[in-house]
Amino acid sequence: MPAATIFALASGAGRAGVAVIRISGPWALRVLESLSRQSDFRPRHAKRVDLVNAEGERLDSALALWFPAPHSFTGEDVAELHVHGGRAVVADVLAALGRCDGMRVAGAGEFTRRAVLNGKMDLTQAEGLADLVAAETAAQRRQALRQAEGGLRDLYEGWRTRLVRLQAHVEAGIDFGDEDAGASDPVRHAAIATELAHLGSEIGGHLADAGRGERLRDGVRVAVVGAVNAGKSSLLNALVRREAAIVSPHAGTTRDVIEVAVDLDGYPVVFADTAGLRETAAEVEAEGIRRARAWAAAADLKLVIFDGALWPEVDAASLALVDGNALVVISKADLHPPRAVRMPEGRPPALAVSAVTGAGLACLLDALRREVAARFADGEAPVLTRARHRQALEECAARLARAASEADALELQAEDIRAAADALGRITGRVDIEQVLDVVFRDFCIGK
Ligand SMILES: Nc1nc2c(ncn2[C@@H]2O[C@H](COP(=O)(O)OP(=O)(O)OP(=O)(O)O)[C@@H](O)[C@H]2O)c(=O)[nH]1
Ligand SMILES: [Mg+2]
Repeated sequence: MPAATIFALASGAGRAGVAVIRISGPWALRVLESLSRQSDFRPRHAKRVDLVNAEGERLDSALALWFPAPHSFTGEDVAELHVHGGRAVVADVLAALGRCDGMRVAGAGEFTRRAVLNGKMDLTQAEGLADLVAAETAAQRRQALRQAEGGLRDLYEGWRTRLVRLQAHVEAGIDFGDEDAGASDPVRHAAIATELAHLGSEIGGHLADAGRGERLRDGVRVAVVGAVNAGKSSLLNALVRREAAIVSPHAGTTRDVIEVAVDLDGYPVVFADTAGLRETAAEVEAEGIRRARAWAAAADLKLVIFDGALWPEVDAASLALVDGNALVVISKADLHPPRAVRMPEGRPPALAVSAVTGAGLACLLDALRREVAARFADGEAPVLTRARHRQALEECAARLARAASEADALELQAEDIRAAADALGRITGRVDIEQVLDVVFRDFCIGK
Protein backbone atom coordinates (compact mmCIF):
# COMPACT_ATOMS: atom_id res chain seq x y z
CA MET A 1 0.00 0.00 0.00
CA PRO A 2 1.49 3.39 -0.89
CA ALA A 3 2.17 5.69 2.03
CA ALA A 4 -0.41 8.37 2.76
CA THR A 5 0.36 11.86 1.57
CA ILE A 6 1.05 13.99 4.63
CA PHE A 7 1.17 17.75 5.15
CA ALA A 8 2.01 20.15 7.95
CA LEU A 9 3.21 23.64 8.73
CA ALA A 10 7.00 23.31 8.70
CA SER A 11 7.79 26.79 9.99
CA GLY A 12 6.99 28.08 13.48
CA ALA A 13 3.42 28.77 14.50
CA GLY A 14 2.25 32.35 14.91
CA ARG A 15 2.35 35.50 12.84
CA ALA A 16 5.35 35.79 10.48
CA GLY A 17 6.33 37.19 7.10
CA VAL A 18 6.33 33.81 5.44
CA ALA A 19 5.13 30.36 6.51
CA VAL A 20 6.23 27.12 4.86
CA ILE A 21 3.82 24.24 4.41
CA ARG A 22 5.31 20.91 3.46
CA ILE A 23 3.53 18.13 1.59
CA SER A 24 5.05 14.66 1.10
CA GLY A 25 3.76 11.52 -0.57
CA PRO A 26 2.38 10.18 -3.85
CA TRP A 27 -0.38 12.82 -4.13
CA ALA A 28 1.87 15.82 -3.60
CA LEU A 29 1.94 16.97 -7.23
CA ARG A 30 -1.75 16.36 -7.82
CA VAL A 31 -2.67 18.38 -4.73
CA LEU A 32 -0.33 21.18 -5.76
CA GLU A 33 -1.92 21.28 -9.21
CA SER A 34 -5.42 21.22 -7.84
CA LEU A 35 -4.85 23.98 -5.25
CA SER A 36 -3.02 26.23 -7.71
CA ARG A 37 -5.00 25.27 -10.83
CA GLN A 38 -1.67 25.18 -12.62
CA SER A 39 0.55 22.47 -14.03
CA ASP A 40 4.03 22.37 -15.53
CA PHE A 41 5.89 22.62 -12.25
CA ARG A 42 9.62 22.39 -12.94
CA PRO A 43 11.53 20.27 -10.41
CA ARG A 44 13.28 22.38 -7.75
CA HIS A 45 12.14 25.70 -9.25
CA ALA A 46 10.02 28.24 -7.45
CA LYS A 47 6.77 29.18 -9.16
CA ARG A 48 4.34 31.90 -8.19
CA VAL A 49 0.82 30.55 -7.77
CA ASP A 50 -2.59 31.62 -6.51
CA LEU A 51 -3.94 29.08 -4.03
CA VAL A 52 -7.66 28.45 -4.43
CA ASN A 53 -9.95 26.30 -2.27
CA ALA A 54 -12.65 23.88 -3.45
CA GLU A 55 -15.23 26.70 -3.57
CA GLY A 56 -13.02 28.71 -5.89
CA GLU A 57 -12.05 31.29 -3.27
CA ARG A 58 -8.54 32.71 -3.58
CA LEU A 59 -6.69 32.04 -0.31
CA ASP A 60 -3.27 33.53 -0.94
CA SER A 61 -0.66 34.33 -3.51
CA ALA A 62 2.20 31.97 -2.77
CA LEU A 63 5.44 30.42 -3.98
CA ALA A 64 5.34 26.73 -4.81
CA LEU A 65 8.29 24.35 -5.04
CA TRP A 66 8.19 20.87 -6.45
CA PHE A 67 10.72 18.14 -5.53
CA PRO A 68 10.02 14.86 -7.34
CA ALA A 69 11.17 11.64 -5.63
CA PRO A 70 13.81 10.62 -4.81
CA HIS A 71 15.51 14.03 -4.77
CA SER A 72 13.62 15.45 -1.83
CA PHE A 73 13.94 15.69 1.94
CA THR A 74 11.80 12.61 2.55
CA GLY A 75 12.80 10.73 -0.60
CA GLU A 76 9.12 10.89 -1.69
CA ASP A 77 7.41 13.42 -3.95
CA VAL A 78 7.46 16.65 -1.97
CA ALA A 79 5.80 20.03 -2.54
CA GLU A 80 6.42 23.15 -0.51
CA LEU A 81 4.15 26.16 -0.29
CA HIS A 82 5.60 29.43 0.90
CA VAL A 83 2.53 31.40 1.93
CA HIS A 84 2.10 34.68 3.78
CA GLY A 85 2.59 33.85 7.43
CA GLY A 86 -0.72 35.06 8.88
CA ARG A 87 -2.74 32.75 11.10
CA ALA A 88 -5.81 32.84 8.83
CA VAL A 89 -3.80 32.22 5.66
CA VAL A 90 -2.07 29.22 7.18
CA ALA A 91 -5.26 27.84 8.73
CA ASP A 92 -7.22 28.15 5.48
CA VAL A 93 -4.51 26.62 3.28
CA LEU A 94 -4.10 23.73 5.77
CA ALA A 95 -7.89 23.26 5.78
CA ALA A 96 -7.97 23.19 1.98
CA LEU A 97 -5.19 20.59 1.96
CA GLY A 98 -7.05 18.48 4.53
CA ARG A 99 -10.10 18.37 2.29
CA CYS A 100 -8.15 16.91 -0.65
CA ASP A 101 -8.46 13.15 -1.19
CA GLY A 102 -5.78 10.94 0.33
CA MET A 103 -4.28 13.65 2.50
CA ARG A 104 -3.72 13.70 6.23
CA VAL A 105 -1.89 15.88 8.74
CA ALA A 106 1.65 14.66 9.45
CA GLY A 107 2.47 13.22 12.88
CA ALA A 108 5.37 14.53 14.98
CA GLY A 109 8.66 13.94 13.16
CA GLU A 110 6.92 12.06 10.35
CA PHE A 111 8.74 13.80 7.49
CA THR A 112 12.13 12.97 9.00
CA ARG A 113 10.98 9.46 9.85
CA ARG A 114 10.12 8.90 6.20
CA ALA A 115 13.51 10.32 5.22
CA VAL A 116 15.18 7.72 7.46
CA LEU A 117 13.04 4.85 6.17
CA ASN A 118 13.77 5.91 2.58
CA GLY A 119 17.50 5.88 3.25
CA LYS A 120 17.97 9.66 2.91
CA MET A 121 19.65 9.77 6.33
CA ASP A 122 20.43 7.51 9.27
CA LEU A 123 19.13 7.84 12.82
CA THR A 124 22.11 9.86 14.08
CA GLN A 125 21.54 12.39 11.30
CA ALA A 126 17.85 12.62 12.20
CA GLU A 127 18.88 13.25 15.81
CA GLY A 128 21.38 15.84 14.62
CA LEU A 129 18.59 17.63 12.73
CA ALA A 130 16.43 17.68 15.86
CA ASP A 131 19.37 19.15 17.78
CA LEU A 132 19.95 21.72 15.04
CA VAL A 133 16.36 22.90 15.32
CA ALA A 134 16.73 23.09 19.11
CA ALA A 135 20.23 24.65 19.11
CA GLU A 136 20.35 27.90 21.06
CA THR A 137 24.07 28.67 20.99
CA ALA A 138 26.78 28.63 18.33
CA ALA A 139 28.63 25.65 19.82
CA GLN A 140 25.40 23.65 19.94
CA ARG A 141 24.72 24.60 16.33
CA ARG A 142 28.18 23.48 15.20
CA GLN A 143 27.88 20.13 16.95
CA ALA A 144 24.35 19.50 15.64
CA LEU A 145 25.29 20.46 12.09
CA ARG A 146 28.25 18.08 12.10
CA GLN A 147 26.00 15.28 13.29
CA ALA A 148 23.22 16.13 10.81
CA GLU A 149 25.78 15.96 8.02
CA GLY A 150 26.78 12.44 8.99
CA GLY A 151 29.78 12.90 11.34
CA LEU A 152 28.61 10.26 13.79
CA ARG A 153 27.19 8.00 11.09
CA ASP A 154 30.56 7.86 9.32
CA LEU A 155 32.36 7.08 12.56
CA TYR A 156 29.98 4.33 13.69
CA GLU A 157 29.50 2.83 10.25
CA GLY A 158 33.29 2.80 9.81
CA TRP A 159 33.70 0.79 12.99
CA ARG A 160 30.81 -1.49 12.07
CA THR A 161 32.30 -2.25 8.65
CA ARG A 162 35.61 -3.15 10.26
CA LEU A 163 33.83 -5.45 12.72
CA VAL A 164 31.91 -7.21 9.97
CA ARG A 165 35.17 -7.79 8.11
CA LEU A 166 36.77 -9.10 11.29
CA GLN A 167 33.86 -11.43 11.90
CA ALA A 168 34.35 -12.86 8.40
CA HIS A 169 38.04 -13.50 9.16
CA VAL A 170 37.20 -15.30 12.38
CA GLU A 171 34.50 -17.34 10.66
CA ALA A 172 36.94 -18.32 7.91
CA GLY A 173 39.10 -19.74 10.68
CA ILE A 174 36.16 -21.71 11.99
CA ASP A 175 35.23 -23.09 8.58
CA PHE A 176 38.68 -24.23 7.55
CA GLY A 177 40.12 -24.88 10.95
CA ASP A 178 39.73 -28.62 10.78
CA GLU A 179 41.40 -29.12 7.44
CA ASP A 180 44.23 -26.67 7.00
CA ALA A 181 46.12 -24.13 8.94
CA GLY A 182 43.16 -21.72 9.28
CA ALA A 183 42.46 -21.72 13.01
CA SER A 184 46.02 -22.26 14.06
CA ASP A 185 47.39 -19.69 11.66
CA PRO A 186 49.35 -17.53 14.10
CA VAL A 187 49.53 -14.63 11.65
CA ARG A 188 45.77 -14.53 11.30
CA HIS A 189 45.39 -14.87 15.06
CA ALA A 190 47.69 -11.94 15.71
CA ALA A 191 46.01 -9.77 13.06
CA ILE A 192 42.60 -10.40 14.62
CA ALA A 193 43.91 -9.64 18.11
CA THR A 194 45.53 -6.42 16.90
CA GLU A 195 42.40 -5.19 15.12
CA LEU A 196 40.27 -6.05 18.17
CA ALA A 197 42.64 -4.05 20.35
CA HIS A 198 42.59 -1.08 17.97
CA LEU A 199 38.82 -1.02 17.75
CA GLY A 200 38.52 -1.45 21.51
CA SER A 201 40.76 1.51 22.20
CA GLU A 202 39.12 3.76 19.57
CA ILE A 203 35.65 3.03 20.91
CA GLY A 204 36.89 3.31 24.50
CA GLY A 205 38.41 6.72 23.74
CA HIS A 206 35.18 7.90 22.15
CA LEU A 207 33.21 6.71 25.21
CA ALA A 208 35.64 8.41 27.60
CA ASP A 209 35.01 11.63 25.72
CA ALA A 210 31.29 11.08 26.00
CA GLY A 211 30.27 13.75 28.47
CA ARG A 212 31.36 16.57 26.15
CA GLY A 213 28.73 16.12 23.50
CA GLU A 214 25.92 15.45 25.93
CA ARG A 215 26.86 18.52 27.99
CA LEU A 216 26.92 20.68 24.92
CA ARG A 217 23.38 19.55 24.14
CA ASP A 218 22.06 20.03 27.65
CA GLY A 219 24.19 22.92 28.90
CA VAL A 220 27.28 23.11 31.10
CA ARG A 221 26.14 23.01 34.73
CA VAL A 222 27.68 25.58 37.06
CA ALA A 223 26.66 25.50 40.74
CA VAL A 224 26.91 28.65 42.86
CA VAL A 225 27.54 27.45 46.43
CA GLY A 226 28.71 28.88 49.77
CA ALA A 227 27.62 29.84 53.26
CA VAL A 228 24.40 31.73 54.00
CA ASN A 229 24.53 35.41 53.16
CA ALA A 230 27.80 35.03 51.28
CA GLY A 231 26.25 36.85 48.32
CA LYS A 232 25.49 33.89 46.05
CA SER A 233 22.16 35.14 44.77
CA SER A 234 23.56 38.63 44.20
CA LEU A 235 26.45 37.17 42.22
CA LEU A 236 24.15 34.98 40.14
CA ASN A 237 21.99 38.00 39.29
CA ALA A 238 25.09 39.96 38.30
CA LEU A 239 26.36 37.10 36.12
CA VAL A 240 23.08 36.64 34.25
CA ARG A 241 22.27 40.39 34.30
CA ARG A 242 18.77 40.08 35.68
CA GLU A 243 17.04 39.67 39.03
CA ALA A 244 16.62 35.93 38.74
CA ALA A 245 17.01 35.18 42.46
CA ILE A 246 15.75 36.99 45.58
CA VAL A 247 18.45 38.84 47.54
CA SER A 248 18.05 39.89 51.17
CA PRO A 249 20.18 40.59 54.24
CA HIS A 250 18.32 37.77 55.96
CA ALA A 251 20.50 34.63 56.20
CA GLY A 252 18.83 31.64 54.57
CA THR A 253 16.90 33.50 51.86
CA THR A 254 17.40 31.04 49.05
CA ARG A 255 15.82 27.63 49.65
CA ASP A 256 15.22 25.94 46.30
CA VAL A 257 17.76 25.55 43.52
CA ILE A 258 17.23 28.35 41.00
CA GLU A 259 18.47 27.45 37.52
CA VAL A 260 19.18 30.11 34.91
CA ALA A 261 20.29 29.23 31.38
CA VAL A 262 22.59 31.64 29.53
CA ASP A 263 24.73 31.71 26.41
CA LEU A 264 28.37 32.15 27.42
CA ASP A 265 30.38 32.82 24.25
CA GLY A 266 28.43 30.25 22.29
CA TYR A 267 28.36 27.65 25.05
CA PRO A 268 25.08 26.91 26.77
CA VAL A 269 25.56 27.31 30.53
CA VAL A 270 23.08 26.61 33.29
CA PHE A 271 23.90 28.49 36.50
CA ALA A 272 22.24 27.28 39.68
CA ASP A 273 21.87 29.47 42.75
CA THR A 274 21.53 27.34 45.87
CA ALA A 275 20.65 27.50 49.54
CA GLY A 276 23.45 28.74 51.82
CA LEU A 277 25.33 26.04 53.71
CA ARG A 278 24.95 26.03 57.48
CA GLU A 279 23.87 23.77 60.33
CA THR A 280 20.13 24.05 60.71
CA ALA A 281 17.29 22.36 62.51
CA ALA A 282 14.67 23.80 60.15
CA GLU A 283 13.33 21.02 57.97
CA VAL A 284 12.72 23.06 54.82
CA GLU A 285 16.10 24.74 54.97
CA ALA A 286 17.83 21.39 55.56
CA GLU A 287 16.13 20.01 52.45
CA GLY A 288 17.31 23.07 50.50
CA ILE A 289 20.88 22.45 51.66
CA ARG A 290 20.62 18.78 50.71
CA ARG A 291 19.53 19.84 47.20
CA ALA A 292 22.34 22.39 47.01
CA ARG A 293 24.92 19.72 47.81
CA ALA A 294 23.40 17.25 45.34
CA TRP A 295 23.38 19.83 42.52
CA ALA A 296 26.97 20.82 43.32
CA ALA A 297 28.10 17.20 43.33
CA ALA A 298 26.66 16.62 39.85
CA ALA A 299 27.75 19.99 38.44
CA ASP A 300 30.46 20.37 35.82
CA LEU A 301 31.87 23.36 37.68
CA LYS A 302 31.34 25.00 41.06
CA LEU A 303 31.62 28.65 42.01
CA VAL A 304 32.41 28.48 45.71
CA ILE A 305 31.58 31.86 47.28
CA PHE A 306 33.22 33.09 50.48
CA ASP A 307 31.71 36.08 52.25
CA GLY A 308 33.97 39.08 51.67
CA ALA A 309 32.54 40.78 54.76
CA LEU A 310 34.04 38.02 56.89
CA TRP A 311 37.22 37.43 54.86
CA PRO A 312 39.84 36.14 55.61
CA GLU A 313 37.74 34.02 57.94
CA VAL A 314 36.47 31.17 55.77
CA ASP A 315 33.53 28.90 56.19
CA ALA A 316 34.64 25.27 56.63
CA ALA A 317 31.68 23.66 54.85
CA SER A 318 32.32 25.78 51.75
CA LEU A 319 36.07 25.18 51.91
CA ALA A 320 35.39 21.44 51.81
CA LEU A 321 33.75 21.92 48.39
CA VAL A 322 36.85 23.48 46.83
CA ASP A 323 38.41 20.96 44.47
CA GLY A 324 39.74 20.81 40.91
CA ASN A 325 36.27 21.62 39.60
CA ALA A 326 35.87 24.81 41.60
CA LEU A 327 36.48 28.50 41.05
CA VAL A 328 36.81 30.36 44.34
CA VAL A 329 35.15 33.75 44.65
CA ILE A 330 35.44 36.26 47.50
CA SER A 331 32.27 38.32 47.45
CA LYS A 332 31.55 41.92 48.46
CA ALA A 333 34.91 43.20 47.19
CA ASP A 334 33.60 46.74 47.77
CA LEU A 335 33.65 46.08 51.54
CA HIS A 336 37.17 44.79 51.87
CA PRO A 337 40.18 46.64 50.51
CA PRO A 338 41.45 45.22 47.24
CA ARG A 339 44.45 43.14 48.19
CA ALA A 340 45.93 39.96 46.92
CA VAL A 341 43.62 37.22 47.97
CA ARG A 342 45.49 34.15 49.11
CA MET A 343 43.89 30.77 49.55
CA PRO A 344 45.28 28.05 51.83
CA GLU A 345 48.12 26.10 50.30
CA GLY A 346 47.22 23.81 47.43
CA ARG A 347 43.97 25.63 46.64
CA PRO A 348 43.33 27.46 43.36
CA PRO A 349 43.62 31.27 43.50
CA ALA A 350 40.52 33.19 44.44
CA LEU A 351 38.81 36.04 42.59
CA ALA A 352 37.49 39.09 44.44
CA VAL A 353 34.15 40.27 43.03
CA SER A 354 31.58 42.85 43.98
CA ALA A 355 28.01 42.32 42.88
CA VAL A 356 27.28 45.92 43.88
CA THR A 357 29.97 47.77 41.89
CA GLY A 358 30.64 45.04 39.32
CA ALA A 359 34.36 45.04 40.18
CA GLY A 360 36.03 41.73 39.32
CA LEU A 361 33.00 40.49 37.41
CA ALA A 362 34.76 40.66 34.02
CA CYS A 363 37.68 38.63 35.43
CA LEU A 364 35.30 36.04 36.83
CA LEU A 365 33.47 35.79 33.49
CA ASP A 366 36.81 35.36 31.72
CA ALA A 367 37.81 32.59 34.10
CA LEU A 368 34.42 30.95 33.59
CA ARG A 369 34.75 31.14 29.82
CA ARG A 370 38.18 29.55 29.99
CA GLU A 371 36.97 26.74 32.24
CA VAL A 372 33.93 26.06 30.12
CA ALA A 373 35.83 26.17 26.83
CA ALA A 374 38.61 23.93 28.17
CA ARG A 375 36.16 21.31 29.31
CA PHE A 376 33.85 21.38 26.36
CA ALA A 377 35.88 22.70 23.45
CA ASP A 378 34.11 21.56 20.30
CA GLY A 379 36.89 20.05 18.26
CA GLU A 380 36.58 18.43 14.88
CA ALA A 381 36.04 14.88 16.12
CA PRO A 382 32.40 13.87 16.30
CA VAL A 383 31.23 13.37 19.87
CA LEU A 384 28.59 11.16 21.32
CA THR A 385 25.46 13.18 22.08
CA ARG A 386 22.89 10.83 23.54
CA ALA A 387 22.42 8.23 26.27
CA ARG A 388 21.05 5.94 23.54
CA HIS A 389 24.42 6.02 21.79
CA ARG A 390 26.33 5.53 25.02
CA GLN A 391 24.37 2.41 25.96
CA ALA A 392 24.93 0.80 22.59
CA LEU A 393 28.63 1.75 22.58
CA GLU A 394 29.11 0.33 26.06
CA GLU A 395 27.58 -2.94 24.91
CA CYS A 396 29.82 -2.88 21.84
CA ALA A 397 32.92 -2.28 23.97
CA ALA A 398 31.97 -5.06 26.41
CA ARG A 399 31.48 -7.54 23.55
CA LEU A 400 34.84 -6.55 22.05
CA ALA A 401 36.59 -7.04 25.37
CA ARG A 402 35.08 -10.49 25.65
CA ALA A 403 35.96 -11.34 22.06
CA ALA A 404 39.58 -10.45 22.78
CA SER A 405 39.70 -13.15 25.47
CA GLU A 406 38.24 -15.82 23.20
CA ALA A 407 41.08 -16.41 20.78
CA ASP A 408 40.84 -20.15 21.50
CA ALA A 409 37.08 -20.36 21.01
CA LEU A 410 36.47 -19.00 17.54
CA GLU A 411 32.70 -19.65 17.45
CA LEU A 412 32.25 -17.58 20.61
CA GLN A 413 34.60 -14.92 19.34
CA ALA A 414 32.73 -14.60 16.05
CA GLU A 415 29.43 -14.35 17.93
CA ASP A 416 30.70 -11.57 20.19
CA ILE A 417 32.10 -9.62 17.24
CA ARG A 418 28.75 -9.94 15.48
CA ALA A 419 26.94 -8.66 18.59
CA ALA A 420 29.40 -5.75 18.83
CA ALA A 421 28.69 -4.82 15.19
CA ASP A 422 24.93 -5.08 15.80
CA ALA A 423 25.18 -2.73 18.77
CA LEU A 424 26.70 -0.09 16.47
CA GLY A 425 24.07 -0.85 13.84
CA ARG A 426 21.33 -0.05 16.33
CA ILE A 427 22.71 3.47 16.77
CA THR A 428 22.57 4.26 13.08
CA GLY A 429 19.37 2.28 12.48
CA ARG A 430 20.88 -0.44 10.33
CA VAL A 431 19.81 -3.05 12.88
CA ASP A 432 16.41 -3.30 14.64
CA ILE A 433 15.32 0.08 13.29
CA GLU A 434 11.64 -0.51 14.11
CA GLN A 435 12.48 -0.89 17.80
CA VAL A 436 14.27 2.43 18.11
CA LEU A 437 12.21 4.59 15.75
CA ASP A 438 9.67 5.59 18.37
CA VAL A 439 12.38 6.44 20.87
CA VAL A 440 14.24 8.63 18.40
CA PHE A 441 11.18 10.47 17.10
CA ARG A 442 9.41 10.89 20.44
CA ASP A 443 10.74 14.43 20.89
CA PHE A 444 10.25 15.68 17.33
CA CYS A 445 7.71 18.36 16.55
CA ILE A 446 5.04 18.31 13.87
CA GLY A 447 6.27 19.60 10.54
CA LYS A 448 9.78 18.15 11.02
N1 LIG B 1 28.29 45.52 49.82
C1 LIG B 1 27.91 44.40 49.19
N2 LIG B 1 26.88 43.69 49.66
C2 LIG B 1 26.53 42.55 49.02
C3 LIG B 1 27.21 42.11 47.89
N3 LIG B 1 26.64 40.95 47.48
C4 LIG B 1 25.63 40.70 48.32
N4 LIG B 1 25.56 41.66 49.26
C5 LIG B 1 24.59 41.72 50.36
O1 LIG B 1 24.71 40.57 51.15
C6 LIG B 1 23.43 40.15 51.61
C7 LIG B 1 23.18 38.71 51.19
O2 LIG B 1 23.14 38.65 49.79
P1 LIG B 1 22.50 37.42 49.02
O3 LIG B 1 22.88 37.56 47.60
O4 LIG B 1 21.06 37.26 49.33
O5 LIG B 1 23.33 36.24 49.68
P2 LIG B 1 23.11 34.67 49.54
O6 LIG B 1 24.42 34.02 49.63
O7 LIG B 1 22.29 34.35 48.36
O8 LIG B 1 22.30 34.35 50.86
P3 LIG B 1 21.34 33.09 51.19
O9 LIG B 1 20.44 32.86 50.04
O10 LIG B 1 20.62 33.53 52.40
O11 LIG B 1 22.25 31.94 51.46
C8 LIG B 1 22.43 41.12 51.01
O12 LIG B 1 22.12 42.11 51.94
C9 LIG B 1 23.18 41.72 49.83
O13 LIG B 1 22.74 43.01 49.50
C10 LIG B 1 28.31 42.88 47.40
O14 LIG B 1 28.98 42.58 46.42
N5 LIG B 1 28.62 44.03 48.12
MG1 LIG C 1 20.54 33.42 48.12
